[in-house]
Amino acid sequence: KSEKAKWFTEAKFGMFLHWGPYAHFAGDIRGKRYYGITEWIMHRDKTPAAEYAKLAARFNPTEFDAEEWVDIAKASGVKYIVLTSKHHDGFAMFDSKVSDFDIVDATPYKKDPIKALAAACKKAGIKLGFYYSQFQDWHEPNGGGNSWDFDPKTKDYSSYYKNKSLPQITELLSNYGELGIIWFDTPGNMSKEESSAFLEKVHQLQPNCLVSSRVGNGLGDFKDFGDGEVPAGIVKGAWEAIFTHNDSWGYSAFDQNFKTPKEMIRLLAEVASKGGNLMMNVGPMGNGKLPAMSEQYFRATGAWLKRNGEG
Ligand code: JFZ
Repeated sequence: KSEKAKWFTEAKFGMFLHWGPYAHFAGDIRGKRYYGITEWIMHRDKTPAAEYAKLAARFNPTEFDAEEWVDIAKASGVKYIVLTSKHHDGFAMFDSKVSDFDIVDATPYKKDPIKALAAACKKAGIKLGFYYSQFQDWHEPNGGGNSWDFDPKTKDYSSYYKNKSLPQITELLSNYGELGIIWFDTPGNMSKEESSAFLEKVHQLQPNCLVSSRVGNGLGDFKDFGDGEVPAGIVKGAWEAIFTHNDSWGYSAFDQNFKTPKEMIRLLAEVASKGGNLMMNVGPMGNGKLPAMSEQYFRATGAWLKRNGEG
């Protein structure tokens, strides 16, 4: 077990946050409603990239308060937070010089919420990680996944890595202090060389930052199981089970199927008994607040952990 993963293997409980313009849509786009995975709404709706960008410009999370998020995280007993810095829709939740399709340049909000989150996490002693979709990018002609606007046969993925995703990873690792994790996802058809270029970039800029196994091709510093999957028995090494609090990763206005504190605590105990971490996802709303039920149930889970000497 590597020394740099020590904090991770001891953490047991983390909070995943899927937040982007899809939180503003909340499951509804262009007069149609989609249940579950609201962060995939652009793909399911085949929304043209230019139209999605226009609609995304209404995303304006004026109620966002980083200190409040971290207060909830702290009270719930999580030791680390992983926020979507850019999901498959290609929208950066930070001030990027690489692309204008970001929250500072493309919305009336005009501020960088992850800057504030990084400061609040540092103050509270919570490890911070960024989810980053390194292959899928539905906004870019050469990114993976969008075949309704851009013909996959003419895509130059390597130019996408070179001109957007690697440079944005550099920005994330350079501008937000010390990071605990870069959480890559859906490597698609990346080659082993391409996956290792991402791993190397992270290790070069921040040697202590961990990389998720979804960087692809068997690489990474810890293993993630499938969504909502718990291994059958004890698993050695650094690993994580990921679940979402209801039936969507991104916020959905009409999904109230939240796991109760009792269900969360059972899951935590099961995953911990097998040697892993549980990272439970919350989908913050378009206005920047966490859903009330998520806040309530996470806080109750933390209170139980405290009463039982695990907070
Ligand atoms: C991916 C994303 O597409 C999804 O939107 C969300 O961010 C989730 C956490 O990760 O979806 C996956 C990726 C991998 C598996 C399942 C869903 N898997 O390996 O079983």
